[in-house]
Amino acid sequence: MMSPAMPTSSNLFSALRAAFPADLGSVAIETDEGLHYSWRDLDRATAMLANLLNALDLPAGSRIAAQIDKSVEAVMLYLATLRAGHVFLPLNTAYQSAEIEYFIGNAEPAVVVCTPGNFSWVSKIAFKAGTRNVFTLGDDRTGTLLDRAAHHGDVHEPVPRAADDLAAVIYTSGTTGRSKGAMLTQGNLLSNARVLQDSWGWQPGDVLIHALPIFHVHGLFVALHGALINGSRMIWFNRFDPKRVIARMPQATVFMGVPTLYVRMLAEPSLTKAAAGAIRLFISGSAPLLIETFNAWRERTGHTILERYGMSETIMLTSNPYRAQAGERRGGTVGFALPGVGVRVRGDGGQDLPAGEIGGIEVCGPNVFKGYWRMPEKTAEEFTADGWFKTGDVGMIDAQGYVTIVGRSKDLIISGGYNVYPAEVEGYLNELPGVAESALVGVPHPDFGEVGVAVVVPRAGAAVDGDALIATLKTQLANFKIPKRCFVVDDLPRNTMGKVQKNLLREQHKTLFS
Ligand code: MLC
Ligand code: AMP
Repeated sequence: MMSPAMPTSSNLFSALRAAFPADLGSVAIETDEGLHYSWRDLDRATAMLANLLNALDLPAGSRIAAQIDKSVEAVMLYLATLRAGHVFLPLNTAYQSAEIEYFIGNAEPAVVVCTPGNFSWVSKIAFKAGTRNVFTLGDDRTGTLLDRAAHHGDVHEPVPRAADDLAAVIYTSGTTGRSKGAMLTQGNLLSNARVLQDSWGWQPGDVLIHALPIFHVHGLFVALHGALINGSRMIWFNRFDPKRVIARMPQATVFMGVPTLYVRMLAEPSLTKAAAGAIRLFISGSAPLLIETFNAWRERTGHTILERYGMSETIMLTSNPYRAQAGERRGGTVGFALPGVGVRVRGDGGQDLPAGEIGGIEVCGPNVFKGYWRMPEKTAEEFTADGWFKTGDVGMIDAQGYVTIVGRSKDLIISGGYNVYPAEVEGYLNELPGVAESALVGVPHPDFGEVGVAVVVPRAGAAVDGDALIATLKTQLANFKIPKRCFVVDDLPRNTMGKVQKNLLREQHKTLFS
C-alpha cells in the first residue's frame, strides 16, 4: 500500500491521496440526502475500481469515457481512473447520440461507462467504435460497474505516471470548428490545484458546497480538486437546488458557481447575511458575472464574490485577489494572472499591447494543456511561435494587472456556463427539411446570462415553422444548445463581402428576454 505522506510518482491521485486527513474515518463527502462517505471509503472504493480497471489489462493511458449522472461514485470512478494510470474522459449527460458517436469515435476509449437507462444506445455506439468494455453506473449506486468492482480487493498501488502523462481529455470546441479533446496532463492539473489552494487561502476546517456538474473543468477540477488537495469535506449536491444550497451554507465555508447559480440564489428570500455568514469565500467563473449580480450579492450577503477566469485547455488562468492586502476584488474584472501563469494581450499584428488596450488574450504556464487529442495541426494553429496559447478571448490588462474580458474573437455563446458553438447548431438547422440557411446569435438572458436565438431562411416555396424546427433539434442535440427562439425570415443581413452580419441580428433581438 502507498505511503500517504510520500507520493511515489507524479500520479495526480497520489498527490490527492497524500492530502487525505490522518483520520481516515472522518467524513470526506456528505450528500445533501444525508449519505456520509469517509476518506477510507474513498480510498477503498477507488482501489476496488482501479483493480477492476487493472484486471481489464488495458494499456497504460487508455481513455475511460463516462457519460453518467453526478454522484459520489462518479467521483470514485474518476479517481480510480487516475489511480490505475488511465485517462478520464467525462461527457455531458445532455449529449445525444450523434454527439456521443463523435466523441467515442474520436477518442477511442477502452472503457465506456454510461447510465443504466442509456445502455442500449450508448453500448451500440461504443461496440461499433471498437470499445470492448461498457459498464453502467446510476446515481443511486446501481449498475454493473460497482457490481464488478465489488469482486476486487480494496488495496491498490497507484500506477506510476510522469508529470507530462495525460490525466484527462476534455472535449471543447476551442476557438473554432468541431469539438476537440483538450489533453490535460497530471502536471497541468496538480500545479493548478496547488496554486489555487494557496491563492484562495484554503485552510484546515474548510468545507466546500459542491453543486456543479462534474463533466467540465469547473466542477471536476477547480471545485473537486480544491477540496481534495486540502483534505476538506464536501457537502455534495447531485443537482443544484438554490433553496437547499442556501440552507446548507451555515455548515460550509467555500462555494463555487457559474453566474446563473448566483442569480438563482439571489431570487430566494432565504438568502440573507445570516444564511451566508459562515461562508469564507464565494467564487464565480466559467462565464461573465454581471456587475449587477456582483453588487446585489454584496448588498444581500455582505460578501464580495471573487471572480476568476479559465478554460478547458488551461484550467485556471486569473483570479481576483483573496487577501485584502493583494488588492480589492474588482467586479467586471477577472483579476490578476495566477502565480506562474503568463497572460499578455496582443494586437492583430501580433504586437504586445500596452496597459489598457484591447486585444487577443494569450497565456502560458504549467497549467496550459498538451494539445488537442490527435489534432496536431489544430494544436499548432492555436499556439504562437513563441509557445503562448491563443485563448480566443478579447480583453485588456490595466496598469495594476487586473484583466478584463470584453468579448471573444471565437464565435461562442456561453449559456448558463455551457458553451454553445453557433456553427454546430447552424449545421444541424441547415440539414432540416425546408431550411436554406440559418444563423445562431447569443442574446442577453436574465437567468442563463446569454442564450442562443436562431434566425432561419426557408428554401423557396417551403413552409417552415420555428417551433417545429426547435422541436426537431431537441431530438438531435444536447438541451442547452437548443435555441430558445427561432425566427423565420426572408434573408439574412450580409455585408458587401457576403458575410452574415450577426451583430445586426444580435442588436435586433437583444431585448427579447429582458
Ligand atoms: C439547462 N437549460 C439550459 C441550460 N441548462 N439552457 C441554456 N443554458 C444552460 N446552461 C435548459 C434545458 O435545456 C431545459 O430546457 C431547462 O433549462 C431545464 O433543464 P435542467 O437540466 O433542469 O436545468 P437546470 O438543472 O436548471 O440547469 C441549469 C444549470 C446548469 C445552470 C444548473 O446549466 C448548470 O449546472 N450549469 C453549469 C455549467 C458548468 O458547470 N460549466 C462549467 C464549464 S467549465 P427545456 O426547454 O428542455 O425545458 C468552464 C471553464 C471555467 O467553462 O472557466 O470554469
Ligand atoms: P470552456 O471551453 O468551457 O472551458 O470555456 C472557456 C471560456 O469561458 C473562456 O475562454 C471564456 O470565454 C469563458 N470564461 C470563463 N471564465 C470566465 C469569466 N470569469 N468571465 C468571462 N468569461 C469567462
